[in-house]
Amino acid sequence: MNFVVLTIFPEMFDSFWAHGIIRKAIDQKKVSATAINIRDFTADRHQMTDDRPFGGGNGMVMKPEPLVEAIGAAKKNAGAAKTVLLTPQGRTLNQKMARELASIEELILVCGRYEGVDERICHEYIDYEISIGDYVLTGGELAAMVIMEAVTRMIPGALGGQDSAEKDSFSDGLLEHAHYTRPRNFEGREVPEVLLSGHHREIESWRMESSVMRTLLKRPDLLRNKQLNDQEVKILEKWLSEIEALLNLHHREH
Ligand code: 4HQ
Repeated sequence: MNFVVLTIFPEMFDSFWAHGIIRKAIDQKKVSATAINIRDFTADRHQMTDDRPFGGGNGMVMKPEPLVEAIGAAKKNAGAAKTVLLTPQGRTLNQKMARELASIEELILVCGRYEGVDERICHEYIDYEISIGDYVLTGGELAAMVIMEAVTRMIPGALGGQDSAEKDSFSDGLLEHAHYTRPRNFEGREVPEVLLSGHHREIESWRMESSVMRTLLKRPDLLRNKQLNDQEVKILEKWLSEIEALLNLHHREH
C-alpha cells in the first residue's frame, strides 16, 4: 500500500508515521507514505490555496487548481491510484470498507481545510468520498490518519505475526470479549476463574459468550444486522432461559 496525502499541513503526519504499527509497516516496506503540500502547487505570489465563496457568506473555499495539480503530481508514479476525499458528506468508514481499501495499490487522501473544497473537484478527480463519523472536524487530516490506521491494520502481516486482525472487534460482527491481566484481584474485583484454569476449550467458549453478551448489552444494533451462527444462537438462548426462569420466580411470588 502506498499512501499519498494532499494537505496544507504535511508536518502533521510526521509523528503519526513515526509510531506504532504504521511505523512498523513502513519499516517492513509493507506500506509507504508521503505528504504532499498543496501549497507547492499554487501559481500566485501569495501561494493561496483558498478563495472567497461565490454567492457570498462566511468562510473560504479550497481553490480547485492547486488541488488538481497536486493530484496530478501524486498520480505521476501510480496512474491506477484511487483518490479519497475526506468529507462529512461521504460514506461512513467501517471495518468492511477498511478491508476493501487495503486491497488497493495506492490511495491519494485529499484533506480539505476551511469550509471544504470546490464542488467541481469531486466529479472528475475523486473516486471515493469518505467520512469518519457524524461530527465536524476543522480539516481532513485527522480523518486521513484514521483511514490510514484502519487500512494498515488490514494489510496481511502488518499486525506482527498473530491473527489479531481476525480476532478484533467487528471482524466477525461482534465486539471483543473482556480482557484481564495481573493482578488477579484489583480493587476487590477478581479475574473470572475460568481464565486462570488453563482449560483452553472452556476459555474459548467463555470468550465467545463474553463477546456475544457485551455486544447485546452495549451495541445491540450490531447483533440486529448480523447473521447469527449456531453457537451465537445457543448463547442467546441460554441467557434468555435464565432470564425467563428469574421472571417466573418473580411472578409466582407476586
Ligand atoms: N471534515 N470525516 C474536512 C470532516 C470530516 C469527517 C470537515 C472534513 C471539514 C474541510 N472528514 N472539512 N467528519 O468533518 O471526514
